[in-house]
Amino acid sequence: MSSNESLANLLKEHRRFAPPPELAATANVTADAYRRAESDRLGFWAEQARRLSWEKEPSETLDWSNPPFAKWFADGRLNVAYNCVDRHVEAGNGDRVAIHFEGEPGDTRSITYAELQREVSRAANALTELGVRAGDRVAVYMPMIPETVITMLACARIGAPHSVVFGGFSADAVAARIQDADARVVVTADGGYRRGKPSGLKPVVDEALAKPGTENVRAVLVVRRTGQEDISWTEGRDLWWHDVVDRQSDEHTPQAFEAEHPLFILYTSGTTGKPKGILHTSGGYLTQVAYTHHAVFDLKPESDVYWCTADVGWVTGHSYIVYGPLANGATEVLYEGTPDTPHQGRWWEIAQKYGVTLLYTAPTAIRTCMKWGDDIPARFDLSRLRILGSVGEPINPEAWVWYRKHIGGDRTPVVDTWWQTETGAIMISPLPGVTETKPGSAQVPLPGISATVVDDEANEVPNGSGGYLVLTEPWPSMLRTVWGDDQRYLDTYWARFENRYFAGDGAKKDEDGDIWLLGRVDDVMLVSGHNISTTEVESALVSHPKVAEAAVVGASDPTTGQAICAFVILRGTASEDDGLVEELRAHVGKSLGPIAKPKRIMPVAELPKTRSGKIMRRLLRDVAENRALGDVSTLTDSAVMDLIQAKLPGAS
Ligand code: 6R9
Repeated sequence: MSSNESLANLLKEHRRFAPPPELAATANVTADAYRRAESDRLGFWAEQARRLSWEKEPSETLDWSNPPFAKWFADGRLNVAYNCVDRHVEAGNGDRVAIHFEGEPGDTRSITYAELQREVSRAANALTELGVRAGDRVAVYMPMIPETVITMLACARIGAPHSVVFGGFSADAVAARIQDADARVVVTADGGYRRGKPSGLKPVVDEALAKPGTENVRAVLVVRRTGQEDISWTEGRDLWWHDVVDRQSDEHTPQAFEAEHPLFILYTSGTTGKPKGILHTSGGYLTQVAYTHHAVFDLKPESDVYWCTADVGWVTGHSYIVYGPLANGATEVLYEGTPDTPHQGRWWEIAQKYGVTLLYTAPTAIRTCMKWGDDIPARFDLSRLRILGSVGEPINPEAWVWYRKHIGGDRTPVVDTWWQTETGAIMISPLPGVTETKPGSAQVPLPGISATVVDDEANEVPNGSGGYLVLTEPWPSMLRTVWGDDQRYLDTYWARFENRYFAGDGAKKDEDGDIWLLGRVDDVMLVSGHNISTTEVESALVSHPKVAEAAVVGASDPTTGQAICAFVILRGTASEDDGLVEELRAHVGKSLGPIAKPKRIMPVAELPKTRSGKIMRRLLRDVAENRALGDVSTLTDSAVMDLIQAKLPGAS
């Protein structure tokens, strides 16, 4: 990516925000943690592992004798669910609320740790009655309701790895994941509420289970959530949760498993080929999600109310709704629905109602709220918020600053957290009581984590240059392999550079050595011999007051190799008048240089996104190059593509 240097630092961002002094004074983690981890990385992680309750404490921290197949804490034994639930009850915190559930229609339920212990025990007993044994895989296809968290913890409790599939995925996607994991039981619901209406889940499972390769599923456990009546039923296979789980004993003795016992498989869509089943195990994973949640969100379990808006079907939901916060004894909000049901202030209403202090969401949600207008959050009392997190995509500086100002009252630190399904937990992020933050940058590897940016030849780039993000040392919550496919694990992550984990993201180091993420390497454009990052052009567009969101792709071009093609969503009142496109091109030219001016700019109403909020640039490239669309099965709303295509010149 050598020519990237020409553009690597054209987008200047000079705003800086120091940690609030009160937060710095009482922060869970201070600058000492970096020094401690620097001097003894493994010793540091061994200390973090002691946050957990082990039936047998590990004597060995890392076994890296067969790289890149890591074993962390290999001779330790623990039960993950015990760590997330029972131990808090035993410590006298059984009356603390674990989950404040808010259903989309407005139904609510608060569950204490003592209640959670009973519910998880019942579900564990039910799964055992259904013949699930340690090592058997359980597929979970659920809405965002407490039973989903309970099911995941019940699986963990009996050592049965779960494979959670997004509630928005199609029957084909569900079937492919059930087949690949060879799941024995499926836990689902009749449906869930989205955008004010029930949307069916059980019918999708029925369709998936009619496909070959899913015959090993012997039971489907169904939570009644929406009460739809036209649910079809396969006798001998389908069972209502309330019939099977409710009658179980609410006591269950957790058994300890080895630290490397599989905890879950989570499929990443990937851009090509079949989805990869990312395998995570128990002790190292739980250590790092617990530590990072404690460090990055500065969680004070007695007083904080934490809310991660992600779906549990995404890794963010696994690590920062279920395992990290519950291992730390947090009180958290779980919300079923969409942010604009029944009105665009729903999230802020929920934050006000529960006194949310720590919020974790995605840039796409922030940009959507920006588009809806500043006046909406302004109607609610958000004064208890003290830290705001971002994850999922590079956050454009304008969105970052808006988030801090309009949600965080210009007081709260914003922590931009970089990580992946594969990394299991946060890897690069500011620490809210330590780091002077820079809008748009994830900045520094967390204590105990080693990341850097390298060029094509694997040489570390100097400050001020761009290249590929790599992780240079193993970390506790790293993926252990691709389920059933060690070769794919080696080829995808460890073949590009020797002894370094290739994350697939472009990145640059600024003059201070801080890391800025530039999007997936596959998305980088090559224009007249210059590598140009889609993220930087998007950020330049979003910094124009009339633009709410932008997605940029490189479309093949006879003269320049690739030409920059931008899709933009305009803000509130902006209109698509004659001069606008020219104005935006000039704006990008001024921010980044003439080479980065988009050749085409198309205002659109929506952008194609996955359920975790990532823009599917691959589909936009298909549009820009007039090709038939590739796989759309992981798209939130496939009608979006029809709208975009209808706007193209020549569309009928
Ligand atoms: C947690 C999650 C991973 C990819 C990752 C990168 C992008 C995530 C980011 C970010 C820039 C951040 N990504 N967080 N890019 N800044 N703070 O999103 O996992 O769904 O596996 O996606 O998301 O491109 O490689 P996953």
